[in-house]
Amino acid sequence: PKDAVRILVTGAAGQIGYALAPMIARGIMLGPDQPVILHLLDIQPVAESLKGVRMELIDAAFPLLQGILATTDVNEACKGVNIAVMVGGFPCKEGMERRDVMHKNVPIFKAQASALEQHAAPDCKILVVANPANTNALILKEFAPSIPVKNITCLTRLDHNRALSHISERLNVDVRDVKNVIIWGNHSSTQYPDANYAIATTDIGEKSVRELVADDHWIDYEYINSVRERGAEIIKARKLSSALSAASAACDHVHDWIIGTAKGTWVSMGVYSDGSYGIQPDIIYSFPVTCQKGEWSIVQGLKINEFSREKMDTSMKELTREESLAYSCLNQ
Ligand code: NAX
Repeated sequence: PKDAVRILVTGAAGQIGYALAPMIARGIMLGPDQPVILHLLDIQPVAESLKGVRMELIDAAFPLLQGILATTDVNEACKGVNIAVMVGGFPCKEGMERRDVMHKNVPIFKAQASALEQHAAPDCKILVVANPANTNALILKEFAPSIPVKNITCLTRLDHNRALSHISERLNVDVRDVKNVIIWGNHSSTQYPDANYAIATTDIGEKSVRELVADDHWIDYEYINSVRERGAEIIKARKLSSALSAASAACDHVHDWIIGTAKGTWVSMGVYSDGSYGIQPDIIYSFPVTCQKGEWSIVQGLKINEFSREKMDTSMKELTREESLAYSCLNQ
């Protein structure tokens, strides 16, 4: 039998944590033959609630779950972890501006970066979910200089999955028969859901989604807006932000990163930019990637038209602004 993999979930007493922990324990993230040990971190004010989550995970008797560490001590939580899913953070409350959220979250990510650097397994792979996800990941990178940048990513897979589902609904095909959408940029309202290379499998084989939809206005406007606005639509309906879909997307992200993407298929991940597609290096930007043997690589050679260029650049500029804002929070 395989050795257990230690997986850290921060913010484990929160909504996403509550949906994510059982998915991991059931083998959704790493497969049905991979035992796991969960490290659950949250903060002191919700320590009781965290205990409750731990009790429920025990009661579920998951065959793959070999241990649970539930703690409010960040150093203890990071000890020996192979995978870290960073969900915890200060939420954006009504009336708060992005700057205020940043002020709360930058110091949290700075502290967690040091804890991971000192205590995590040397090859630890990190997925940042907490918002602002791209910038939190960048802060983490900044304060954990010994962790390879390739190991630090952020979640845009939820946006990617929403994009696949929108197309599947529009074309009335199964979602598994749609692939190669792209989310470029920031996990924010400037993200660019690009369907130019999307493919759907139909009775007559693989076809370009743009051709199948045969409505450029839908692809260039309605689709982009509906993917961007889906999060807000969920908040309106549930009075809470996406949780089960975010947890599921986090599992997909780590799963594909470690197990690999299928041949001819790519996924979207927020990764450290190497300057591909003219995107400023040294920011965490969402690109189309393929994964093999635990390593992601940015898909190369896609032609970018003027319409896409402008949208990709807008999101890049927003990220560079966010980055300076984050640094200004640190210096205060
Ligand atoms: P909740 O507020 O339900 O849970 C957050 C949890 O984090 C709480 O239990 C809180 O006590 C804990 N926490 C706060 N500070 C902490 C610290 N220093 N260390 C450890 N834990 C800490 O939020 P939830 O709905 O679960 O969302 C979590 C984060 O995911 C938010 O930042 C949210 O904006 C972000 N999201 C990101 C998405 C993405 O696609 N990247 C989509 C879903 C979600 O909106």
